[in-house]
Amino acid sequence: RYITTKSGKPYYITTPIFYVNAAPHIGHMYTMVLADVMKRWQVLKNRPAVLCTGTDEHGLKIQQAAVKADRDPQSFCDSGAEVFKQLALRANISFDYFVRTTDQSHKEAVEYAWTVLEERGYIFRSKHEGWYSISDEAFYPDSAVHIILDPRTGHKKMVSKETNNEVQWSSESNYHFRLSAFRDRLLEFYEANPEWITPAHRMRDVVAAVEEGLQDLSISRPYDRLKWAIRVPTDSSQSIYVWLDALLNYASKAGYPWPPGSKHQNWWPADVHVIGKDIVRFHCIYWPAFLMALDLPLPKRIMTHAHWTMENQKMSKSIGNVVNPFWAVDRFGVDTMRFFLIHHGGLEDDSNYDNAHIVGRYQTDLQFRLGNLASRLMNNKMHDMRIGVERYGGNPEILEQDCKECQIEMPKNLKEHNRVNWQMTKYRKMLLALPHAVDDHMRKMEPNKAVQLLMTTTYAANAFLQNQAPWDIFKTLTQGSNEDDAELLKRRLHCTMFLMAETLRLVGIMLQPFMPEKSGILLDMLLVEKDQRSFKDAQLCGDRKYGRTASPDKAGLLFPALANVT
Ligand code: ME8
Repeated sequence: RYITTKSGKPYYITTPIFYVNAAPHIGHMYTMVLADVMKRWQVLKNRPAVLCTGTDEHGLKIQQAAVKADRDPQSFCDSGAEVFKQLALRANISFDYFVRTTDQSHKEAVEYAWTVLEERGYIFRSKHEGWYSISDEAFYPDSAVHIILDPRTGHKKMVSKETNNEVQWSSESNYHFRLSAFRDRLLEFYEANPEWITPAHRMRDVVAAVEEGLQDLSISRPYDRLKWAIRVPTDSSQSIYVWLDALLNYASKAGYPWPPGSKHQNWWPADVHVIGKDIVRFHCIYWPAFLMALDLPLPKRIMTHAHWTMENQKMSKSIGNVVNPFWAVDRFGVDTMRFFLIHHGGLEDDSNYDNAHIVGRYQTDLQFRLGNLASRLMNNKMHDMRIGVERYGGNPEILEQDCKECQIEMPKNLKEHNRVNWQMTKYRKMLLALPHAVDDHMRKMEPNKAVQLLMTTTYAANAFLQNQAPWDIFKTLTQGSNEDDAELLKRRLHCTMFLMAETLRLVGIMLQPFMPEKSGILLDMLLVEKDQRSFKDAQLCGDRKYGRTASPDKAGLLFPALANVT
């Protein structure tokens, strides 16, 4: 009911907007790369796509951090936002817009939304008491907090059960949003859209939380306490709660409220919001309720992910156990880090970060599987073999020939070659099914499984190559064999070399969203034309023109020894 599609609307995907009160860490880069990979996959499928990222700049947390840094809040935010923007650029995030909640157009959109909510009767004033966490910028009920002993100070303190962040009792008069009124509509929506949140278990948690009942939400703070915020347009003694302000970034950047005559394109609703599991409640309960109250369509999917931990504790700037993503990219290379974060990072469960894991992945997957396959196929010896294949085939259109041969089932009566034929057929079928299987994972919002599948394919390719041993066939052929055998051996050589080249081409095309630079180099090595690199080209026999001449001596450069990676 709330999901609409507008023809011609680009695929609109967002990252969370990041708090500027501390430097970014690997967790922030992870969320950015996930969104970027999902966007680039759409582009690979020739669909126009827009990615927004940005910074969350208001609130008590930022206000206090600016005071601590002895800076005025605006210049403090300017520098903080710049660092996140630099990270997005360094991580090769193909963002189209960088939104800041201090942007004038965003502020105006928030004020407008407030007025609409008020006019529609969803806002009321009353006294509010509860446990407030500055770090989370959220109120918690009694049931969501407990007392712990702070290991650092030895004193007891009250913390949120969900985030472990300290809370303080707060009592004030402010504005509330009638969240409780949306319980049934939200439940109806979840029921009608069971795949709205991925992974599925987080959907179940959200449904359970809403079923328990919703309290109305405090959405303003006295201006005396919170000065660094957007003021309530109808009452200057109050400031707007940072989460209402922040969530609206997704719509404000898409042009909300689309004033008459505005030239701003309307991308709303978002196709996907990518978020960490820590902010599910805000995106999956509050945000849809705000949108329902504003009478706007809801985002189509919420893709959530788990956390990176260090020694099994959440990597977090407040704890200080963080990895600097700029450092990691400098050390291991941008594509290695993108690959590692997606391959090893958790969507359902947390992942522990360790440099040794990065080195391990680099060596097993990138160097020994993908890199090895590329160099095996394109090194001098194999290069000769490719030329040899063309010569033996006696057909100048050798690749076309290979394509046709690939579709021919080998004759049944060739007993001695049956085992080989069977392997060939099995491998070919696997390659035929590969693009759909990878796309299926991407549709299910499982880029980790997609990239893992691409890697197991390169593993299978190396094993297949080893089994077929084309170098032995080549030797036999050059030494001379009887005519019948020679014919069969030539076909085997064709098919083996062709299937390997096709594996590299298909994997190279589909790896582009994950490792844009490395896959570009690989496709250049294979001499795949620039306009033959979209998803529709990633079909077995889908390109009959590439690789006519090989460039053998470049192969070794794809994944050099890690010590040389700068
Ligand atoms: O929550 N592992 O901003 P934020 C993986 N401003 N991802 C992590 C992570 C970790 N250890 N730590 C953080 C906010 N992230 C709000 C969002 S959106 C309208 C407002 C990721 O800077 C995760 O995706 O604290 C988290 O949701 C995001 O960084 C933003 O964290």
